[in-house]
Amino acid sequence: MFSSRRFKRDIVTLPEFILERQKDFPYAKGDLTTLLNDIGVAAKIVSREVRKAGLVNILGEMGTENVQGERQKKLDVFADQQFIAALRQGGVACGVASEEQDEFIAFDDQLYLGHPYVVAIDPLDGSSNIDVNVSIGTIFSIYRITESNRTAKIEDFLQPGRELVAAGYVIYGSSTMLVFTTGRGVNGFTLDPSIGEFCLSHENIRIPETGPFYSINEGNLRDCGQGVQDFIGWCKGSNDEGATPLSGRYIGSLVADFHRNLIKGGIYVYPATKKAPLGKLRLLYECNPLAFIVEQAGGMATDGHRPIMDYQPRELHQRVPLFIGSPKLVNKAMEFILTEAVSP
Ligand code: P6P
Repeated sequence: MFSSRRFKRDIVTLPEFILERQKDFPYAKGDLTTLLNDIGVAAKIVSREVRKAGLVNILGEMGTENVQGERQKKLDVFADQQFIAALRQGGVACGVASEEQDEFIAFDDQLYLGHPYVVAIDPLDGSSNIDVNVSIGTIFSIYRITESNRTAKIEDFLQPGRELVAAGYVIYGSSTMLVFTTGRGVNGFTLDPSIGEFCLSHENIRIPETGPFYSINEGNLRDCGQGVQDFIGWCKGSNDEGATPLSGRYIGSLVADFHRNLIKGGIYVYPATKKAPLGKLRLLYECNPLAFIVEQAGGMATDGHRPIMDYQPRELHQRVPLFIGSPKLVNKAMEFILTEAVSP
């Protein structure tokens, strides 16, 4: 347990928590502390805009498309700009890859030489929900560059999830929360707008071994493999007589679905379909960071066959199928997929 008694008050802010834990971080020179705090500041700025999005002219579309061919929302672009600016000014990262940008950005000025980290970020995931006031999120990953004292290169971003130094997400929901791991457990911080600080609210998060929820876009189900269809049938209780069916919960915002399943137990599935043989979600920006978090919380993340974090990324916007959440549910899904693979 975090001994907040060392603090004179009963709240622990994000900077205090990171500073206290800094001695646990490898290469602890304060760089990672600074980087996580910089991300926290950008998240507060984005949260402020998300909270008033309905009131100011920041809803709606930009009339542009991102590299994914997805129409960009004004808030997408705003969030992208805020996180890139925070990382550039923060003076610890030497480059950033954003899901909203075709290529990665190397902060080339000489003053960035020696900055040991790069960040991959999905600035605003689930942005199709912005205009209808449904929770959205930011997802980030932090890697050490593969060689010291140089500017960022593509290989710094194309590292397996096993090489992640830290990963986290921000959920702009009924409250704004920042949840992250540095490889020593998962902790959640809730933004207290009255003091403008993220405060420790969910210490050492552990995902339940199983849970009541399954999350999948059932509109795609007939396009999925038989194993996935059979697994969803099992979730609905169609296999075991008297089995209590799970509840379908899918709101089209990965961070919101993932966060609910992390806290209460459940599984999120975005499988390969005929239209999307590699699934829809991006390995770098969505799957690896959430896989790091869920494994640190005692859960699992696979492509239906092997761990997401074992993938050697080939390119920035690579997609992979994703089965992520409570270990018993992910293993059950993999059983059905394996059965499909070996059935005549
Ligand atoms: P579909 C949002 O675009 C996203 O990346 C995730 O946040 C969400 O879970 C998924 O795609 C929704 O995709 O195809 O079901 O609309």
